Amino acid sequence: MAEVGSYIGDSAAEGWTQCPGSRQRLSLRGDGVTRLERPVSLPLLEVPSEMAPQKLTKRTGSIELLEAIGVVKKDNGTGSFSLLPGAPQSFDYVLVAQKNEDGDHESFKKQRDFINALKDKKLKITKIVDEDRVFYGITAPNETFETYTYLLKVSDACNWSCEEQGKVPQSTRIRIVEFIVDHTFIESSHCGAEYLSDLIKKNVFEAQFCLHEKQEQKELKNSWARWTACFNGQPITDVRTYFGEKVALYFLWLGWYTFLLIPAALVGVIVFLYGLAFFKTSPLIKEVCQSNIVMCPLCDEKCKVWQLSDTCIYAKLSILFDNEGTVAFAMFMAVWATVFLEFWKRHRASYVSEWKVFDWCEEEEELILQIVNDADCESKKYRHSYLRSTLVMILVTLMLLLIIGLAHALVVFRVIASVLFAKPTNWAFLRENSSTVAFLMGAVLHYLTITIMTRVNRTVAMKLCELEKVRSHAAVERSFTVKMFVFQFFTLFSSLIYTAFFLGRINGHPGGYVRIAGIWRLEECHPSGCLTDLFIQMAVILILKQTINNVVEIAGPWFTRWRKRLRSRKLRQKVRQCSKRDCMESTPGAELCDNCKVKDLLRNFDLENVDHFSLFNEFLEMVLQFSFTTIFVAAFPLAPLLALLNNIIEIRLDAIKMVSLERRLIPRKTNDIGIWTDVLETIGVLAVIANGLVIGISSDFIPRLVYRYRYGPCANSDASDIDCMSGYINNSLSTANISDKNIKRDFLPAQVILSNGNNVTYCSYRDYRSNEDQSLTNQFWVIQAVRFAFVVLFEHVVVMFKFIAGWFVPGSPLEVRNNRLQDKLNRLKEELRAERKRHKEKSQDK
Ligand SMILES: [Ca+2]
Ligand SMILES: [Ca+2]
Repeated sequence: MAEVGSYIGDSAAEGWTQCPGSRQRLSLRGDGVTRLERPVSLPLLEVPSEMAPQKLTKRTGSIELLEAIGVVKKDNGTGSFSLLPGAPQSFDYVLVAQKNEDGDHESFKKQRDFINALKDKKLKITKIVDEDRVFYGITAPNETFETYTYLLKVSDACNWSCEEQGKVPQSTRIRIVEFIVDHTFIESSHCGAEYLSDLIKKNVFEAQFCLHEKQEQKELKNSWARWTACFNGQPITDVRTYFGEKVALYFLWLGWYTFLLIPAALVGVIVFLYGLAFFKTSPLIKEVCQSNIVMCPLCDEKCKVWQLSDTCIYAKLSILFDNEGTVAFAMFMAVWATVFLEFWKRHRASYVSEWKVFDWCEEEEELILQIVNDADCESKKYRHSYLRSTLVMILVTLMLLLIIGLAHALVVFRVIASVLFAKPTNWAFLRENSSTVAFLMGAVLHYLTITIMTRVNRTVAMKLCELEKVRSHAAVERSFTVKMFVFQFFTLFSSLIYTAFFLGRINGHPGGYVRIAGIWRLEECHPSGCLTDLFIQMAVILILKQTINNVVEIAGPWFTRWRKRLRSRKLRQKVRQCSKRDCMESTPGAELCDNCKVKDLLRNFDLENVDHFSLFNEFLEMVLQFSFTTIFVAAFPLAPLLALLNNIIEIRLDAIKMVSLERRLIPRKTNDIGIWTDVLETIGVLAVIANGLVIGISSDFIPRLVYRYRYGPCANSDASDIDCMSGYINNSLSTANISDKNIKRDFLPAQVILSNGNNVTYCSYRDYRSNEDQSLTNQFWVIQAVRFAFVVLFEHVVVMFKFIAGWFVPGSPLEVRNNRLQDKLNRLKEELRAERKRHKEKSQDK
């Protein structure tokens, strides 16, 4: 071990070197400019240490851009935590157990065994007994970290991270100790090997966590985790130092996404305003408002025939988001998603290069940690079995069928409920508003299904991952992410997909309505068009769901802290004699006094628990929101605006939660947001398809286009004074003769009486069918053909734009590649130098 230590010491002391092969000297200055100078006859290996440049790399344009636009707070690349000491003020890691006086009790024995197992691994355990709890403070010896640093140095990918350069930062210490504690087990006679997670389930231990550092916590609170900092840049380097790269990349990603939502929201609002400009003047609205067309009943029994002019207001509303601007906006958003992702890749590359983790490999680090934990460990082999894969595939399919089935069940529920509520035996209020009540109950049920299914999905995804038996933790995480995202996506989107593409399209026509079990007629679209339903649903989900989620997100941890603090107030008073100033203003690196330690432990214990999924949940929430803002954006141009407003709050909310309300997240080192990049790319592709379909199928864009150029007054005449769209509404409706015996069967006599008491003989409905035999007209097929052509054309054009945008923005900036090259060169030179030095020392010893 001693040899390893000195080996590391050598490389840490010197960061400057000379190319032995060439006769020219490379001088690296602090500002990162590399110059060639005349050869100086400095002897090899004797470079004054003060010449060692602190920073070898130049900051990339990508980082400067992010700082200039205010996503990231300006700093010199090291952040304000450069003094953060390697060792935490009290302990690397903490275990908590209920106090148990009974020495023969089984859980006490297990607790003792586990602590002894930790001691066997040379961890220093400090036992602190409080009123009713026992705290075990764990500190790892320096050898552990020396082994880790050495292994990093000789690893394939993880070298040249800051650990390799000799200093083990606090985040790494915590990560290593957490890994060791998590992978320590005790042998028990009847349960086999029991790990900490098993012991926590069996209540042998109550909690495990790492501690917040008071000073840094306070600084982060001031500069980042407070509501008044909403429009300040994020101190991303500090976040990285304190919470690790994974959390920092999440906030960097969220910051960039939020910033790019500004142009999207602006364009969305302009499209909305464009609709508003035609609000009153559109000939279509005039036609609806002045028509005397009688429409067919929208449901069985209770619904009556109605006047088209009754929907005057709705028609105006639908013009707001169903116009030509929407098409342009959908295309814009598809390209926007690509630009967002491409630039994200650049920003990520710049930052991970700045943080020296460009080539970092989580799986390799896991191997290293395994050796650190147990030098004789066996490797977990890669495994693949077609049987397992088939099983997983079948189970995933079944789960998806269940989720889609639930969405259908909700549709059936609404249809049946609205009929049942309308029964004359019911309460009058319910009878009159049966469809509204059914709709509201459907919405509540939908929300409940989402809430319940989120839990079910998580459990199923976990079980499936266990079934797959993948090798490393990183692989489990990838596999879990994909499954969980797919399940959640379908849970949230299947009802939207139904509304967008099926509602009102599969319900037949007078004389031939489609009925569930031959009894209950399917729902119709909103009187003003099928896009309105989608619009309402999107608005409800985005406004309600985000608001409720945010309240739950902040109130949950806040309530936990408040409840626990109330409980431990008594304990707190006991340790108050510890002066507050001593705890807060202890010099960096110094250990806390004993009373301060207890206070610190209690303070951290009172916070909400965190686990491997804490950050995953944050990501999932945001990626699902990204799906909402891109996939059906054609139906709801205001989605980016709502997302923007939410995210400005979301960044601070998550920050406050992580800094003040939750226990400290285990700082994870990574160089990417993982499989989320692929998920986002997939969403980008889905968005192109879905928006094409929404415009082609759900909106009235194509029928209007066809009318204008083929069936309208402009199609056959060159006169310029007529409005090309006049007569469109009439043209888009078909008429049913109620005296026809086929149609008569569908309506009760009470249904065909207008509100003014007149009996009607004809009613209209939205479709292109012949008035005589209800067969589809030529125009219907023309429209179908144009729809198909439009979807194909739209998709090709947008995909082409996406490709061009993707090609135009190169994935990793030139500076990043150059920096990486420089880093590699420096590392190799250092290795050589250290090797020569050792060689020299050896020969001197002889
Ligand atoms: Ca939220
Ligand atoms: Ca969140």
